[in-house]
Amino acid sequence: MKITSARLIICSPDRNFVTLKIETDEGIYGLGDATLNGRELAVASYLSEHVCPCLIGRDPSQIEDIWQYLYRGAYWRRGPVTMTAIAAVDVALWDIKGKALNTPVYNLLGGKSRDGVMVYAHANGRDIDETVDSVRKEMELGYIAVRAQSGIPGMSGTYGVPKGTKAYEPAERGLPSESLWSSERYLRAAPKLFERLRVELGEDVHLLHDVHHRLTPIEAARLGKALEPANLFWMEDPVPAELQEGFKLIREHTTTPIATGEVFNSFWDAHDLIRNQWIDYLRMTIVHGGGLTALKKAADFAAIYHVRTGCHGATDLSPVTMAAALHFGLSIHNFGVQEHMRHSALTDAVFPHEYTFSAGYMYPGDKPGLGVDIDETLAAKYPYERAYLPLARKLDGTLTDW
Ligand code: EZ4
Ligand code: CO
Repeated sequence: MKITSARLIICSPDRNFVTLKIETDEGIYGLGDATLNGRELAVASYLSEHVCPCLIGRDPSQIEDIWQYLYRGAYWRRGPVTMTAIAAVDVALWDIKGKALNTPVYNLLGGKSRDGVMVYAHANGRDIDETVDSVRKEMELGYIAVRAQSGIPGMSGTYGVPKGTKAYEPAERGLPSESLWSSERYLRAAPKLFERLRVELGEDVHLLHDVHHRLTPIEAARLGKALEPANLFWMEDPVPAELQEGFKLIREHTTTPIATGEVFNSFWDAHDLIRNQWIDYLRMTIVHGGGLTALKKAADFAAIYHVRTGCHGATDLSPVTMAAALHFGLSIHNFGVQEHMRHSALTDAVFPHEYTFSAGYMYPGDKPGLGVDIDETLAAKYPYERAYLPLARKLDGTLTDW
């Protein structure tokens, strides 16, 4: 089998997606997600200008060799743009291999290790009462794990809480917006939210929370301690993770489990975090971490250190990534949980898929390959629109981590 074409489909069914379609001389094609939120066209250009021409004529079954060719062969290593582009190729090749061998991708990754993939939903509200209601609503939909984010008294808006009545979506069309942040006010509010959630909703539901990189290590240590009575499933991204040693300080002070890595694009971003057992869940994800080939290696290394996976799964990761994540989560031994921020009905219509949700778990389906497609005619009706993630400033105007 030979690759005959590799082209991009760029569309915006409620939000932007970049999708790579690789076609072969045997009529089989594969899809890969290449979406990098707020920097979409950089990846599209990396692929169309530099990667796609090198794929034509290659044997698509040589997944490992093509991964190494694109990683080592570029000379310039790592980085979100490069690794998202490599991931798109890699995932499309796994899709092709599954279709060629007439088996779902999870079988190629070792077969089922469990029956279903536990997912967590998003809940949010402007205050504690609204957030309690929102978590309850997700539980009524069947979720057994829910992430809770709440507005902060005295602050006009925060990460994870929608500005209007629509579902929360961090990317905004137009130029980047700016929001205000106060760690002091947040640190007072967050423990009260989780205390109330346990009182109202009981001990069984897994509760998660995303700090979204906004604290210092000592502040995160204090938050982790304050949240211990609420028994969280995890505290996510307590600090920006470029400084891996920062987690040592957090770890020394709290038993609240820690998840990080949604912005990692290389195993090396997590190497110290894993081998020192400073984290419990690795959030590195297929689309930004270099594909299934890279994630499998990272997960196998993490397994040795009792670190489990908790792959990023927000709406900017397309249904193609969601499908890949479900095949991955079903097959690896050290799976923890998978994020499930539901796509809009329009996004789902553009990407028809086999995966399903039932009673807290998701299932990739048994169709050969990934079990996800793209309706190119429908996609063409929703052209790309420039969009950005917001920025955050402290109360005195200092730019801080969003
Ligand atoms: O801010 O996906 O856990 N989920 C998150 C997301 C990220 C966006 C960035 O593109 O942190 O909401
Ligand atoms: Co996050």
